[in-house]
Amino acid sequence: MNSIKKEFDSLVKSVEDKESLKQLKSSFVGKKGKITHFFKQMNGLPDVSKREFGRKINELKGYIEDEIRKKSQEIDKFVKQRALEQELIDISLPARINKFGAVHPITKTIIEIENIFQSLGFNVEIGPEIEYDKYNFEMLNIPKEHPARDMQDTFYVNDNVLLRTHTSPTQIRIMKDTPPPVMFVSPGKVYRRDSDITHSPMFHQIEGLLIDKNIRFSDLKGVLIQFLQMFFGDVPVRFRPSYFPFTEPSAEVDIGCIMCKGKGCRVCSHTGFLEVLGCGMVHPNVLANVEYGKEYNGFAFGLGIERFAMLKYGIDNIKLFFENDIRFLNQFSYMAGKTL
Ligand code: 2NL
Repeated sequence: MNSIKKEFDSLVKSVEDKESLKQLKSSFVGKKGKITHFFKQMNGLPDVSKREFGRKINELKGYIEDEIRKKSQEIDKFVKQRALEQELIDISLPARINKFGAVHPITKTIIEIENIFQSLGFNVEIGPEIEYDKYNFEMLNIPKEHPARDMQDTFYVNDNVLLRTHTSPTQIRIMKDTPPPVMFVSPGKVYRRDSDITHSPMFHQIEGLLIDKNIRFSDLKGVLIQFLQMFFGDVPVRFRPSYFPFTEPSAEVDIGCIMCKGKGCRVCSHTGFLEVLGCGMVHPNVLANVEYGKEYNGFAFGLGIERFAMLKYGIDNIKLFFENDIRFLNQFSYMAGKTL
């Protein structure tokens, strides 16, 4: 029994996992184990020796079972400890860099312009791109023989339906359905049969409209100068007389050239100024068409988004907006120009 105990003590020391421990256990106290074998030998002994012998075996069996239980707990502890060490998170590792999507420069410019007008009290109204001739031309005081209605300029769906050539029909719809006063801008896509270096058959416009009592040309000037200086910074602004069928009087608005600061360059054709929008006091015929009372008047204006985006971001070719070249678009991502 002493040699069995010694053998067990040396073997249990070298056990490192549950499987070997199980095998060790069964080779000593299992059905065919060394201890069990002693019990079988007991049969041939006299009764007095049997008791003494049995006590000794049980003692050794208890000792072995205790040692195995202790070893099992040791292994559990060790396995747990090793798992905790392996699952450690190294918080000093540099983070993966997130790739952010990019907002298209046209969308970005529309949002910027909307935000400025909203800060001045204007709402934003959206209308359909497929329109009635009536809303796109007729009600805007553009008669049947007007050159702006020429088949060369307009995509017609049929005699009465077309792709809108400006966002003004949205303003007609709102006025038709809303009693004055109204004050809103309408951004969106517009379509013209035109395609060259400076024209795309689909482009973007934003138009503004303000109708109330006693609105004057100075109100128009105040709003547009404020808007242009919020968008472009502290630039000179000038108004030139012009003509639109839907406004009277009408004006075109120039800003000091962004590129050369008014010195004269290729972009401003050496005039020092850039034409950026058209505007005027809403024509009385238009107000009558939407059944607004004679005590109401107001102003309207329209501008091309592509032109504003090109000037603000220094883009020299309108085609870049529509080619979806990822190298161009990525420059407008939230991460563009920033290093981590
Ligand atoms: C331009 C000029 C303009 C308007 C748009 C307008 C709309 C209504 C009534 C009267 Cl419902 N006017 N819009 C007025 C003046 C100019 O746009 O050069 N756009 C790119």
